[in-house]
Amino acid sequence: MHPLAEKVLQGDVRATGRLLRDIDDRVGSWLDALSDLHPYTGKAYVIGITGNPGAGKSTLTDQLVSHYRRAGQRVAVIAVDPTSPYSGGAILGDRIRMQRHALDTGVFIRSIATRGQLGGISRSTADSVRILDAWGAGVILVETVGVGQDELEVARLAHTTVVVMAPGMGDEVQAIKAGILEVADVFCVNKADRDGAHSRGHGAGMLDLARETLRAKENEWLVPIVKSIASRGEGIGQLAEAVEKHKTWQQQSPVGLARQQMRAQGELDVVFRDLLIEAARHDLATEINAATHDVYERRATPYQAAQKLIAIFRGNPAR
Ligand SMILES: Nc1nc2c(ncn2[C@@H]2O[C@H](COP(=O)(O)OP(=O)(O)OP(=O)(O)O)[C@@H](O)[C@H]2O)c(=O)[nH]1
Ligand SMILES: [Mg+2]
Repeated sequence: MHPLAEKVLQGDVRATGRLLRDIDDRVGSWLDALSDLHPYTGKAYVIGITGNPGAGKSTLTDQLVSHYRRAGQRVAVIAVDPTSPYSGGAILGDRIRMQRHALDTGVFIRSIATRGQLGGISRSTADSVRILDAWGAGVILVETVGVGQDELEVARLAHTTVVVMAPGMGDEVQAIKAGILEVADVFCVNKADRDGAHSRGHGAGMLDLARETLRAKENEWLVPIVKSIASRGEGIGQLAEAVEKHKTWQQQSPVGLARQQMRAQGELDVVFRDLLIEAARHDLATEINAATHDVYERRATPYQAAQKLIAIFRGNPAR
């Protein structure tokens, strides 16, 4: 067995961090390590925490860490895309908000920054989930901001996705319309201590719209709405309970089973697309250059150029 993989199985936090970096950078025999660990994965429960910038996702995540630690579980946190333009440098903020767990060897916190390449975040997140699963995490919390393509893919990796919104921040109605609720298995209204959470102001507008949208989902699972005050640790138990209910429901319902298949498909998709593009870029470096030139010179449309490349890649460069 790969020496790093062996240490991961022993729960070694440093070795786990090292292997995660090696996998991201693809150095050493990272693929062997990943394969070695595969038989030890599939146990962790992955919870996605997504929502607007500043809604309180990290604060909530931090509280959930405590909650699951108290229940005796090992917990991992993956904070994705912390380079959000809204919060600028939230990587540090996320760290600070979860600092009280820094010395706890039963907690692993990892940040994944934008990698600038399509699918990079999804693959990196999926690999991290696998490694942290083997490390022994009972629960893996994945924090993402917003509803970009990457976030949707990340949400698909989760067993249960919690969408967090805070009332009165001005952009929540926009976010609901943009389809953020599509990924919600549990809807959490955080900052319930704020006026907007109760009054007929902005917040009520959000809740009404959310209820309407959630009802319209009709996928047999009625998305529960939980209120929380993350900064005071209130509502965390109810939130964890809602997640637990969703877990149980999935285990019993055909929809849940279908979703497991979709998750497997998503996992393969992320890696397959990535490796396919990589292989093609490697094998066809010269041809891609030529094709780029064709597009630049307007001798071919991007579609024609791409199709030609695919034909060459398939080994039948007809025409
Ligand atoms: N009043 C109030 N403030 C809260 C609550 N939860 C979090 N906050 C505060 O809201 C701010 C943002 O919280 P974060 O947990 O960093 O929010 P986030 O969604 O992770 O933010 P980004 O990762 O930057 O998108 C912090 O100052 C928190 O202390 C709450 O329930 N009530
Ligand atoms: Mg955060």
